[in-house]
Amino acid sequence: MNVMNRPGESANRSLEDMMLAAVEGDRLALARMLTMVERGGDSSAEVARVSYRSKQRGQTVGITGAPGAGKSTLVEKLISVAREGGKSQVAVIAVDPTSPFSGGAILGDRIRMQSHAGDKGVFIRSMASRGHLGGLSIAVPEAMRLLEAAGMDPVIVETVGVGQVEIEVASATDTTVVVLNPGWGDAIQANKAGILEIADILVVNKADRPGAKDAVRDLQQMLDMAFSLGIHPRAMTKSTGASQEMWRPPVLETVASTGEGIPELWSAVENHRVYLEESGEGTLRRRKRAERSIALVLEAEMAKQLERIRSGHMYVSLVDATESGHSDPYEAAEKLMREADSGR
Ligand SMILES: Nc1nc2c(ncn2[C@@H]2O[C@H](COP(=O)(O)OP(=O)(O)O)[C@@H](O)[C@H]2O)c(=O)[nH]1
Ligand SMILES: [Mg+2]
Repeated sequence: MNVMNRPGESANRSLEDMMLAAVEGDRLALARMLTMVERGGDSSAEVARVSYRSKQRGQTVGITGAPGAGKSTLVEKLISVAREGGKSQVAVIAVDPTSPFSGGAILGDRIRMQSHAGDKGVFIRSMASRGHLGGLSIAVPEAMRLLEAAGMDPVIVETVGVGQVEIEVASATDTTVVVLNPGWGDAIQANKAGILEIADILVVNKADRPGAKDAVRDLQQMLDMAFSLGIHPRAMTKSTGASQEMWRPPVLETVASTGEGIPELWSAVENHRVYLEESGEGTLRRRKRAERSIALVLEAEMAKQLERIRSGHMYVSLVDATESGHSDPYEAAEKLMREADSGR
């Protein structure tokens, strides 16, 4: 475990100390811990040991939608409104699957969010989508948890909603905002991709362009349909409260470039937080997220174990034995599993 012994880093600084420093506002400590999360394996396990034991919670907000929909512009404006509304520690994770390190999109996001560069209450971090086993789907939830533990609230995650993984990541937040644009078929496309189902809040951004009202109407109709048929996943959510009202995703219009509609969007985000708390849905979602995180780590561990088994001597000899008629696949697998268990 050499991650703690890199030149320039204090060799004996424990993760607990780093966490304490991060909570007290040491951004360098926080950034280092995030790097460890991205690195994966043992180093992310070390961070998880402290971050997952923190009682500190913040609202995690996923922002997803097609490239160019205006997500980064929206986030930039949302940060301002949240800060003005009294949020003292706002974090943003910008994930881009296409350009992990030097790509244009992240660079663009950086420039776009530059207006917050001098604000100590804002922490912005780009995250590589590749990196370690399970990649994005493991690293981002761990990073969110770390930022929450460090006292960040809200923790906003911007993903490009093109792939299943990105949708998964965005929907693994407390509140998921889906960003669409006016224009024929955008809403229908999103519906087909299953992206509407994960939305807690729907945003038609670029409402300065023609067709915004039509897009809003299309979305409302789709929601009407899904809710009346009871097929909308949010409609099926069993809440723990007895007389709990259902959350119907609001459909909002924004012009991110001018900031129009952003205060309303922030209000919707805050309303959703209240809903999550009062309905018990928030706890359910967090539980689901914990379950998923464990499952992903378990999968990765199992894959490693399988790799170990298949590279062992016993494997080769059992292949020979099966081929020559001295064993069979079932017996071979059983023997290998027993051997792996005893070898722990
Ligand atoms: N006309 C108009 N352009 C916008 C609006 N919001 C963002 N844009 C522009 O759309 C482009 C893509 O925005 P960006 O935030 O990078 O989109 P992202 O890829 O979803 O993060 C940029 O040139 C923005 O200036 C809007 O509300 N109206
Ligand atoms: Mg962006």
